[in-house]
Amino acid sequence: MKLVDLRSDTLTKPTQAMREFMLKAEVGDDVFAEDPTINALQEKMMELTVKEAALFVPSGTHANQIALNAHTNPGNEVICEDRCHIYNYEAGAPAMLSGVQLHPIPGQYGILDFEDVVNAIRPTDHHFAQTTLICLENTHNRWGGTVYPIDEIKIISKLAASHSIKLHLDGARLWNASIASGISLHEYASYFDSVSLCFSKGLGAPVGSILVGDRDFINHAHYYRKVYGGGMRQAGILAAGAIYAIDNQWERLKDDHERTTKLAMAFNSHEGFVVNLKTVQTNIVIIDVSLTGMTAQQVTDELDENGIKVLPFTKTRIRAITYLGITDDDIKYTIETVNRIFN
Ligand code: TLP
Repeated sequence: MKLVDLRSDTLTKPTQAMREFMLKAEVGDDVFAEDPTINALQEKMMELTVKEAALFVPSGTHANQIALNAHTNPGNEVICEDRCHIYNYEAGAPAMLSGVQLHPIPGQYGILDFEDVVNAIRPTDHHFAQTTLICLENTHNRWGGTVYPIDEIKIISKLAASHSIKLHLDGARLWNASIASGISLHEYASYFDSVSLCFSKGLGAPVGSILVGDRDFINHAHYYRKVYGGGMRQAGILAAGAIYAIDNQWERLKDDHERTTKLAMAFNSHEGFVVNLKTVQTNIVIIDVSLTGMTAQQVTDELDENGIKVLPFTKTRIRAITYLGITDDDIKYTIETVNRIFN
């Protein structure tokens, strides 16, 4: 039986060409900052984002958490959107590792309302935690891959600066946002003090993320990378995968976006499923299955028996993601199978 695995773009496997490129990577000890390939990747990301410094780290979670640690002191408060990855899927790390409390506020399509953010900033008074950081997410995973509008970013950035609050972007899928909006990484990054980006999602490298920011901030974050045990020594082999991915597999994300739109429209035209097509902007689709009379887990199990893997995201919603390796044929097969089993 055919298998189409749409659970996550983290499932992407390195292509033969990427593996060959990785094989040739020059390496050194990155804890001594002597891995030429990691250094080249960091330089490349500094150029793409026009930031002073960059740090290669093992994962997106690692990048976000060392950023939180470097931007805050224990007892501070961090404003974020209530469906964001940092709040929902990073295992309580901000409380455990940085000793900060998160102040999640509801967003629409992952976008924070300006007045809500203004109201969430704590007054300077000894009764209150000090608000020292705001985090945004672009694209927004749990909202279905939505792109954060640049004008909304601009006003939050201005607000943060006027209160001396730092602004961090979880840009795990900023690559997708940039392809969908036509806005460069440089422009996005210019509104943030720090940005994390993942190479191991749609971009297709096997491992690794990067954190960019100014030199002092990255020096500080580097200390926390050590504290968290994230120095990877001769990891130039991995950085080579990231360099290959940026040069050869970034543009193709537009194909994933087209395939996701096809999939979303097919699910939405089926009477058992509802997709908010406004949220379908990149490579993620969230499907409400309530009208099938089944739970998300039951629909997931039924699809699984027919060779299609999705993620149950809430009790009533499933998530499907396209990525390198998911072909037009896979999308066609998925649509045909859904129509056959849920008719
Ligand atoms: N997201 C994963 C799961 O953790 C949910 C996925 O399958 O989508 N920021 C965002 C927006 C993410 O979606 C993820 C991973 C991360 C950070 C963390 O990256 P990793 O998995 O490298 O720690």
